[in-house]
Amino acid sequence: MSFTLSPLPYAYEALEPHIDTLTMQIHHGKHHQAYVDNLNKAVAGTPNEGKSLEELVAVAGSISPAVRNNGGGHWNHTFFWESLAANTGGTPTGDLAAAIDAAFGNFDEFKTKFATGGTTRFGSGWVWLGVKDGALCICSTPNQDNPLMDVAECKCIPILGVDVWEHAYYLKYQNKRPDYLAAIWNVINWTKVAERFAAAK
Ligand code: MN3
Repeated sequence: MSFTLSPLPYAYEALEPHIDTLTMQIHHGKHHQAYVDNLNKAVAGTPNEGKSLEELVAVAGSISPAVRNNGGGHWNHTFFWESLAANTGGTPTGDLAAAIDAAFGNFDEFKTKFATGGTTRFGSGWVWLGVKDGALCICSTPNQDNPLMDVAECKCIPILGVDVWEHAYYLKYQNKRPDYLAAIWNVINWTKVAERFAAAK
């Protein structure tokens, strides 16, 4: 049983104008597809063939760079697509909003710290909101690592992840990663993030 690329949970144009259609088409159809294809190649004929994506990610650092990069790439992008939704324009509510206030002061402070986590990641990587010891934290990982990996610099249960690779924003925002990270708040699926928070804490 090999890994497959699931369709996006919305249309390629659904996140316009904040994330453009062509970026979504290339990001999902080419980049994410390549992680899936290369993960299948990396595990084919090895003892890791048949393991779940979650099992592979948990021990990614001890398998091979190909599994770490492509298994991470597949997991991270699947998580990212589900973290987004069309023009939500919303803010977190309920327990999640209270936890954000407790950890970061208020929602604007959280957004600033999250954006800093993303803009200060040198090169390519991800910025995450996660749960650690029952509280929220922000962390950033390089390349296609994530906070569930054995090799993660910061370990937590992620509830929101944002891709800060140039391929995620360059067509529309060019070198302006902060502008992309400012626009992303228009398309965060807070309902999904709140579900993950309830499950993680
Ligand atoms: Mn990407």
